[in-house]
Amino acid sequence: EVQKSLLLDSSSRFVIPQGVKLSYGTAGFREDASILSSTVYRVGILAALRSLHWEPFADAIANAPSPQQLLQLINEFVEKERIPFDGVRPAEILLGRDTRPSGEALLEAARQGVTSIVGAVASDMGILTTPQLHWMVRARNKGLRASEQDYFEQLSNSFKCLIDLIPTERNKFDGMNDKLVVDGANGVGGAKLQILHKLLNVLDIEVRNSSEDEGVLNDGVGADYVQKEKVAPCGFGSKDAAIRCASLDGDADRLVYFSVPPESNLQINLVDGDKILSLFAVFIREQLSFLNEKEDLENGHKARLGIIQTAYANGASTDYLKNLGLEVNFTPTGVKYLHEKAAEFDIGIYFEANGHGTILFSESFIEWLEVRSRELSSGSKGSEAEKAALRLLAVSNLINQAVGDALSGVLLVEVILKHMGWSIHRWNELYHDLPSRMLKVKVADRTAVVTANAETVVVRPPGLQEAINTEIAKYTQGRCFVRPSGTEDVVRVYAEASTQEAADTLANSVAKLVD
Ligand code: 16G
Repeated sequence: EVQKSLLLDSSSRFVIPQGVKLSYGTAGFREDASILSSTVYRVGILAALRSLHWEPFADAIANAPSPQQLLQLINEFVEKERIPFDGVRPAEILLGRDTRPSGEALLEAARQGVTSIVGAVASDMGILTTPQLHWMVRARNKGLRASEQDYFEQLSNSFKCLIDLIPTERNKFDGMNDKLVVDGANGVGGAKLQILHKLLNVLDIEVRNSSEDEGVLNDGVGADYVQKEKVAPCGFGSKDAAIRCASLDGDADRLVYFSVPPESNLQINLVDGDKILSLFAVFIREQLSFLNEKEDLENGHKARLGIIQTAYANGASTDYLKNLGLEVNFTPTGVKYLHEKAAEFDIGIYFEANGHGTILFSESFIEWLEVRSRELSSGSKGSEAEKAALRLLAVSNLINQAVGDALSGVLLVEVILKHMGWSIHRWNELYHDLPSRMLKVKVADRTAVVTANAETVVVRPPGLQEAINTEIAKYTQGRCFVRPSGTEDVVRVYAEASTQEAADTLANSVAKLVD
């Protein structure tokens, strides 16, 4: 049983706002910080209960109108999920926050929520990117060291290891300026990247938009803006032509690259999440091909490599990956779905076009790689197979396997480009994006639209999918789908076709069907 007085006392300090219905949506409660305290407090409780199937419960407790009703819901949940309060294994909840002014008060709300559950302790890990906090939780759960310093060391050591393994004949850049300029979205990622940069001393990185002093978080800057608007962020322009540029988002869990064409008026060449995915896939596939030589295949070991995308992945990227002979899987939008699917493979690479993504390695594959690299090093030292095994192990340490992480993503992209000897232009030429258009339609009730097959087919309202099919059939390479947003009160429309004009008209005509 939850200790009644403790919980009632602390929850009375976090009064629920009037007239708002809170919903967890695709990935978290999103509201103005000024009305979020009661929600963050309750999420603190939830984290302390360490539940597994918790999303419907999250909505229920965030909306519970009074302390008594909150207590009742929690007790029901504790019973249903058989959460033990035996004190044998106390729950430790790691908390972190970003640089925004609201951070301190919200962190305090979460801390009080956590400590209102007897036996739960809250550890304040300080100012962090979202993926750093996820990394720490994963490390802690594996019994590994989990400080911020450990994070930086693991990333920089594995990065240096990959640099040392670059084939010498390839270690030349094709005449491009080797500098990278990063847009930090005025969030927490820019400063963290600068710390990492100091540890590396191999890369030439300049960070712009690196704090709230330079502007408002995600306002005219950041991965979301760059990817959706396809324009250069604030502080970037024609002076950056021929330079490799990247953009993080405010909490550094998304990454896109771009370049500014000469004499452009803010227009950019976008290198989105699909292309980062493709770059990673090409590199991993190359290493596996060095490993999957005769003897390994005879030993019956062939690593299963899985690629995970959503319906928003540009059709040209899916074709490209399939033409490489890779297995491409689709899930609904949202990291929680892609991540879960990727975990089914020896190596699962997942990315959304918007720049959320990472690579997962199965425990058994890592064990196999460790054994294999030792065997190989005792044989013909320095063989391609040995280097390939070492590279894959280094990637598994560099990439954040807890969640997509723009900082580890930047480092992996940079080292793979060096490995391949590719400029951003060469990389961008892997395939050409099909023209696309994304629209949003305000509707009375977005839940009236229900989809299936990884959001590619509308099942309700009846007749809508047939009408969409009729529109799609009018276009060469036409593809279009609609889905209710999980973060905004709108229905989103996505269309692709062989020309921009065609993609625009397809999207507009389908938007009218939804309206
Ligand atoms: C959230 C998701 C992101 C998804 C987006 C879709 C996480 C960490 N974030 O930002 O993956 O692409 O929602 O938004 O899962 P939408 O449902 O409004 O289109």
